[in-house]
Amino acid sequence: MKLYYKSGACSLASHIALIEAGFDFTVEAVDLATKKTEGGTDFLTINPKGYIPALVLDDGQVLTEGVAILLYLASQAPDLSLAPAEGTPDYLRLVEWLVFTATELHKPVAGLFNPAIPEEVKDLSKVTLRRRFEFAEKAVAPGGYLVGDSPSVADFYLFTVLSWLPRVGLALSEWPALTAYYTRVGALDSVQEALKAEKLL
Ligand SMILES: N[C@@H](CCC(=O)N[C@@H](CS)C(=O)NCC(=O)O)C(=O)O
Repeated sequence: MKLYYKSGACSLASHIALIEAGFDFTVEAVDLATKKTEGGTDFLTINPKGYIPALVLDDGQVLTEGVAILLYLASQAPDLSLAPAEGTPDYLRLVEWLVFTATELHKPVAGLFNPAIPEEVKDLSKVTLRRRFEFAEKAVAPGGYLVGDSPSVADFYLFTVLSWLPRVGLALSEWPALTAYYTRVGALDSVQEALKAEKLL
């Protein structure tokens, strides 16, 4: 498999999952402004939507959308419990966290990076985001993970979004349980390895 990524962006969650699952894979960075890969390929020929992550599967198919990629990777490593068994109540909880992270956290936080969005709009967005993080603060199990007793792909995704907060004027320290959770997930070997590979450590 091959992951197209940008250092520290949402593709980090897929990168962590690839490492955690022990898959054989390569990565190639994408310049999102020029839509060129580091090897000089026009990224739009790989993902016409122009964004990362994009995962080239072993049969050559290209899978896009972070949530789809994370669920695919978990399904390919069923013994590792990167997702609970499909159809179980815990599996639905996992999907619930993935969708919440994608739509209620990832996209609004990403908007805070956009210099074209006026500060007043960003401030309004932060009001809603604080409510979302407050929900996560109360929902995250002390000492544990989002679903079940072991890290899942939902943790890799939430960790990735939380890592952006200092850069957009939101202090993770506002939420002590989330801060402890972030430290806990960040200490996983797979997370450390992905951060090093993306030159973030
Ligand atoms: N719906 C996509 C969105 C992915 C996304 O927002 N990727 C960002 C980086 S975190 C990106 O590549 N932005 C560049 C662009 O949209 O042109 C997903 O969930 O995978």
